[in-house]
Amino acid sequence: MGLGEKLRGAMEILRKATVFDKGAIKESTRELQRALIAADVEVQLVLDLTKKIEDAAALEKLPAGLSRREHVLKVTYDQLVALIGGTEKKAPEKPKKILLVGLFGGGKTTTAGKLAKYYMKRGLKVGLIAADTFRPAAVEQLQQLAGKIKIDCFATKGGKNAAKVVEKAMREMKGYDMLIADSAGRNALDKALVKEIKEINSAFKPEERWLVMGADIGQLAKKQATAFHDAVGVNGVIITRIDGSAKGGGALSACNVAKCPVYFIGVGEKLDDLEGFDAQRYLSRVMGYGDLRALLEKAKEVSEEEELSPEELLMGEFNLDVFYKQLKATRKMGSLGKVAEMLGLKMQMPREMLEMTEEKLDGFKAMMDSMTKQEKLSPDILSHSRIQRIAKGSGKKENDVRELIRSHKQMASVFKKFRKLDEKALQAKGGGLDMQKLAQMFGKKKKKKKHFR
Ligand SMILES: Nc1nc2c(ncn2[C@@H]2O[C@H](COP(=O)(O)OP(=O)(O)O)[C@@H](O)[C@H]2O)c(=O)[nH]1
Ligand SMILES: [Mg+2]
Repeated sequence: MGLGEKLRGAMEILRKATVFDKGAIKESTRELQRALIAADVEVQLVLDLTKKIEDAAALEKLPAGLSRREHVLKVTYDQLVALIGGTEKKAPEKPKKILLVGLFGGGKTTTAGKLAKYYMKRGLKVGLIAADTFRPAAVEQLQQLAGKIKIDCFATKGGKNAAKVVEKAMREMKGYDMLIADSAGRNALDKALVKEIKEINSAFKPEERWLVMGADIGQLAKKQATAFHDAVGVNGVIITRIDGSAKGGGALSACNVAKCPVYFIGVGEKLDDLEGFDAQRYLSRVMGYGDLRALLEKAKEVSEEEELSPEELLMGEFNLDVFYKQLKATRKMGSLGKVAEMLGLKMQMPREMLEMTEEKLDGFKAMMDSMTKQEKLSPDILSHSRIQRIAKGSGKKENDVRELIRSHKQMASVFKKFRKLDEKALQAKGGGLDMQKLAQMFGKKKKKKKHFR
């Protein structure tokens, strides 16, 4: 069970307790403590957090309009958000120069590519600099990533001195809005590494010096952030592999304690798997309350590539044509599983749907090419004889056609749920989705399940 599920479990104890008393609060805070310590959050921070919740629960005069239960739920949620970083610090929109530093395997090179794509999508002309001269393969790795997103990458063959590479890159790369330099790591922040990144730093003079670390280091992130800060004045952090680690909470809270703002999180291996970090958004997502804003942002980006409007993508009438387009577009946003997770609907999505392959999509396309326009617009008319005809026409089995129809139906119900959620989110617009609204949404969503089989 992941951190999010455990935290949600703890909150559910509060939400569902028939008698809202000390016992329920104790049970819930104990669950919270277990979840946070398992995520490698520093023990003292965990104790401070639960003390605040207990104080909130004991408060004599409650804020107007809130029941004691609502008050405690809200304090708990707010405290969790504050623990992993609050929401005020955002990544700069148009930095001119970014230097990425960190140890081996932290994710610097991958992140350099992801950042380049991220800012390129926001209209900036981005150039990459391969300043990891320590490992020859590193240059190639960055060049490959740059090739994928079709941006320029400066590298010198056999260049040994990283600072010299950077100097040369700066002379040759004029007319870029932003330059991102990837640097070498070591197994530890030793003298050689400090010397090297100091030299790069004084040659490059970047206003942004970001430390890249994997989530798996947990609370050690604090020590590393402090050490790198002492060496080159790190002013931002990127936590990678948050998708695969149970210690993300520990790493995030440790950066918060070290006063190093986390600007981005890496959520997968693909170039699109980078997200601006926002504690509230992150928490509501891992706890399964959905992350509609992130999804809409992604939907917007994908629709720009696909020439689909977000309305059509997410709200459009759900005929088979739209289904196919949506499926393709949804896949571009990441795996369907990830999209469902952002919606807080992962548990309710059929497994086959989450594991939809390109091959299957191609099969769907072939079958749909054998359908009439009317059949695509109203799949309800697909009788046995029509199914037979479509199977023949596309060289598929009748069962494949039935599977397509079934998948369409299932997706239709998932998207219908999304629409409802989105309306709620719009109503709750402003400072994001607050806990009460989320809890309400969550409660409602569960009830709705019955309507959608
Ligand atoms: N799952 C996942 N893997 C990542 C992420 N970021 C980086 N990686 C992987 O982590 C490994 C090390 O990354 P790399 O960029 O080479 O690290 P570097 O040594 O700091 O340059 C590679 O296998 C990457 O694919 C992420 O956000 N999620
Ligand atoms: Mg590297």
